[in-house]
Amino acid sequence: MSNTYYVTTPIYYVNDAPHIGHSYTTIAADALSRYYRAAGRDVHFLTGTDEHGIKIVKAATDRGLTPQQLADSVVVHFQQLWKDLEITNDDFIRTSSPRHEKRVQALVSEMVKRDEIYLGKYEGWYDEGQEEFVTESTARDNEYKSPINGRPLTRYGEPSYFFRLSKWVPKLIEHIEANEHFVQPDARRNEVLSKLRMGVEDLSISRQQEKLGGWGVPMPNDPSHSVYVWIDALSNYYTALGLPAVGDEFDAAAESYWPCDVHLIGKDILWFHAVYWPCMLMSLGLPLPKCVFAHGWWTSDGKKMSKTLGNFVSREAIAEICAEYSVDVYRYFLLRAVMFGSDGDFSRDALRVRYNSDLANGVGNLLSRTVNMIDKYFDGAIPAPAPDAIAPEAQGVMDAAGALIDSAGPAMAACQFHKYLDSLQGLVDATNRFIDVTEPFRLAKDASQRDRLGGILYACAEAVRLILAYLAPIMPASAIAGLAQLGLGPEATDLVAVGRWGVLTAGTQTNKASGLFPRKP
Ligand code: ME8
Repeated sequence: MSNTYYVTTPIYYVNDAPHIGHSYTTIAADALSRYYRAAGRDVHFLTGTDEHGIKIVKAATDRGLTPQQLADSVVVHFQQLWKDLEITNDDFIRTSSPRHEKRVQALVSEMVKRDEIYLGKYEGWYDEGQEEFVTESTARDNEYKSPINGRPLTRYGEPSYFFRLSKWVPKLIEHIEANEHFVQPDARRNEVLSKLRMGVEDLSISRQQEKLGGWGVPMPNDPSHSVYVWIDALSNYYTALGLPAVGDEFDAAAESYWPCDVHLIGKDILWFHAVYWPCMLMSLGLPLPKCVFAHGWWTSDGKKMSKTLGNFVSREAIAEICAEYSVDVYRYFLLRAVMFGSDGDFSRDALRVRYNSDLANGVGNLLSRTVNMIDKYFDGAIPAPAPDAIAPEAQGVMDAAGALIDSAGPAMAACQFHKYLDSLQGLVDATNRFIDVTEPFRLAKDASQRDRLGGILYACAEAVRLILAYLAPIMPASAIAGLAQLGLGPEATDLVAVGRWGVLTAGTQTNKASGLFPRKP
């Protein structure tokens, strides 16, 4: 197996500021990246912004700006938010940058050369908010409004270049059928397959330049047309690696990461990623990504988030939550509260309840109990392990630790963050139970039980150490702070070196400190 791991987020439109939906995908990609780095893989994590298309042109016009000015003013909000949320992307691609534009032209030229593109006429409906063509029947069913945002559809009738998409559909169906992980989750895979089996037409992949005020990537074979924004945008996953070579300083810079391990996206943009993108790659003779994973949508206090309702969990709301709790708590809640792939509802109440139950009463309490007892009974030095003396009560802890270690890899490979965190919670619960059953505070009163007491506290410290090491991809700062209380440095998050039972050295000096997750009323 290749040691590289390449994960991407969608590139976000710069028509508006970032919100919870953008942060969701990006935090998930960050958790995967941090996990795989800790597990010894050579990780490449890409995010960026989608800056072309009619949607951006219109948003810029409404604000009295050029599209470039709009993009330049909004991109910094995304970049700042990623810094604030401790996102560790290795690259950030902007589709208006020359490194990307030149490569999109190279890809389209190659498609022209391979006779994958022909000139025709597009006649039909277009959803400008989604940058998507809408069939006559869907348009009629939705009263000629966008099925996504309810705004009126626009009628387009113009010469356009078409990609021979339909020609690749049988091969794509075969690929999806033969590779059960290619489109995930399963329900989405089935949706894509049944829609594909109903038949797919060729795809219009160009717009007249004049309608976009010259904004976009010119078609290399006919500069009076711009490349359709989705063809331009999807290419970013490939162009960002410096592919294909165009003779600049980015050439092949990160070539070894293709094909991508996982494109994380929201369910609304699955068709583009599961159909247009792989067909485009097939037409170019390039390897396909290994997985496209579509997550669900967040509602807010039970309602769909929308501009008109003004109930978006905005950048400002995210900042407030992070100030009240912490960045880590926001990251944890998003990945723990709902199964990745399903829809979920965001509310401050749900966040507080989850915080108190899992973090304050769970891992936070376990860490302070453990460090306090080691401080009190062993002057803060981790006691020696004494497995024989503590059996059989410790079996539950050892089993839960084994379950966490064994399930972490498969859970991350399937983007099942809630399962990963479930196993982690399993070890927290087993260790808390272990303390309740063995009653170290009682043993401490009996000098003949000293070895047994030490063995029990060693097991507790070892369990907390593992919990924090495995928590680090999701809650990096809290994990480091917790490990410091056990007398360990950031290297204690390296899962290759320390992701197993029995690593703590007796005598390590702990550092009692205030609780990691104080209870919230
Ligand atoms: O679609 N809950 O960009 P975008 C969860 N530029 N996710 C949400 C959400 C919500 N309430 N609202 C939006 C684009 N999203 C294109 C992508 S990729 C080559 C081009 C998610 O800024 C949505 O599902 O409109 C999508 O995955 C992402 O935000 C980006 O949305």
